[in-house]
Amino acid sequence: MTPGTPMTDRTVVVGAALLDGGQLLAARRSAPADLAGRWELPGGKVEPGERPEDALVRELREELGIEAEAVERVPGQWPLRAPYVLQVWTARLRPGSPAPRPLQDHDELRWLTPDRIWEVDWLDQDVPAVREVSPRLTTGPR
Ligand code: 9L3
Ligand code: MG
Repeated sequence: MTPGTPMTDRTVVVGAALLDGGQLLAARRSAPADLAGRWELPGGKVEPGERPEDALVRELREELGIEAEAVERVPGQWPLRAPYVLQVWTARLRPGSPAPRPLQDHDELRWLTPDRIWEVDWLDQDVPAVREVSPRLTTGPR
C-alpha cells in the first residue's frame, strides 16, 4: 500500500446471515468459476467510506432484490483472498420486502432449517461463520 494511504473499509467483505422464520438463506454462486457451485452467505465488498451495514443492505438489494436490515454483527472475522476479510451480520427482511431471488452471481437460493444447515457445500471461508450463526437459528430474529 502507498505510504500515507488512509486505511478504509474497502478490504472488508460483508456477508449476511439472513434469518427468517428460523431458517437461514444460503446462496449458490454462479461466478467466478473457482467459486461456482459453492454456497455462501450473500454479500460483497464494502466500498470506500461505506458503513459495512449499509454495504450489506446494498448488496442484498443488488444480488437478491430484497429490502433487508442488518441486525447484529457475528463476532469474529475470517480471511478471504488477501487483502479481504469476511465479516458477517445477521439480517432480516423488512416488512413488505419481495422474496429473495437470484439476480446476479447466484443460480440457486435455499432456506435452511437448523437440521439442514450442513446439507449445502458452503465455501470453505464461510464455514466458520455459518458455525457461529447456526445456534442463532433457534433464538435469532424470526
Ligand atoms: N466471499 C466469500 N464469502 C462470502 C462472500 C459474500 C464473498 N460470503 C468472497 C468471494 C469473492 C470475494 O469474497 O472472492 C468478494 O465477494 P463478491 O463481491 O464477489 O460477492
Ligand atoms: Mg456478492
